[in-house]
Amino acid sequence: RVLEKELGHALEQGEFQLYYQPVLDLGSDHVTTLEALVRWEHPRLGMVSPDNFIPLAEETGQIIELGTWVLEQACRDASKLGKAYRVAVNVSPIQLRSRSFVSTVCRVLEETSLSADRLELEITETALIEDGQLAFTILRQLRDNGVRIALDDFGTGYSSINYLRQFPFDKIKIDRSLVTGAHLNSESAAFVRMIAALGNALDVSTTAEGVETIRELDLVRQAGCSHVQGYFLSRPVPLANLTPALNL
Ligand code: G
Ligand code: G
Ligand code: MN
Ligand code: NA
Repeated sequence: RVLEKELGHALEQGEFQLYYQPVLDLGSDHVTTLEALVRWEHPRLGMVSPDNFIPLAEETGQIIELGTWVLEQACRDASKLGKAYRVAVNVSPIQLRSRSFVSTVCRVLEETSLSADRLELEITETALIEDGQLAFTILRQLRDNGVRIALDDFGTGYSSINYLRQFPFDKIKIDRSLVTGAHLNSESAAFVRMIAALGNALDVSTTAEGVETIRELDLVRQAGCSHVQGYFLSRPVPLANLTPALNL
């Protein structure tokens, strides 16, 4: 509960920071997307993982303010990058359903002069389970504005193929629980191949997350995934650490 109070101060104190993890397009062999992952540099505790504070921020409602900060920072960063790069931002189900989400996204794009197609929003299935119709309505408004929508963590939780029939996602992100070690597990490999084939048939790109070794890279390439992300390529790092490698 101490963290709850501190979370409020942390925003004012500028204790949050965005790390970025590159996503490689296997077709062009270029990094095309940087996924923003928030970090809390706590004055006493050091780096606090989002796994610890995002659920808390969702409980208290602070996720709205934090999520808006993440969106603003990511779009500011993106507008400084070359046009070849887009940013991906994770959106909490609570944030997605908040009344002002669509207008906040539009305002931030305008204020940062970022073209909408350079912003990708990552939505987890959890956001679609309860009152999916409301979520899909919001997603449709965002997509009509040109923002790209990715279905995150696909293959975990309640993942339903039905979601893919109900909304034209731009990207499916195959959860790392299916990808990491897939070369040692024929069932995981079968699921990765199945999801990649589905993506290809639907003309939806597929990112294999959690690629840690060249074995996994070979497997997901063979499977037909269009993009990869994971420690093999790079861990999430501050933007400045990526700029030399990416010629930014
Ligand atoms: O980085 P990793 O430990 O970096 O992230 C842990 C979890 O926190 C992941 O599920 C990731 O999607 C989530 N996460 C990271 N950054 C954000 C963010 O800005 N907003 C939301 N809603 N979730 C985030
Ligand atoms: O839920 P989401 O997919 O947004 O979460 C991304 C999380 O996955 C972050 O915590 C990020 O640090 C982590 N991650 C990214 N690449 C890898 C990887 O190759 N291996 C592992 N174990 N975690 C990864
Ligand atoms: Mn994600
Ligand atoms: Na994911």
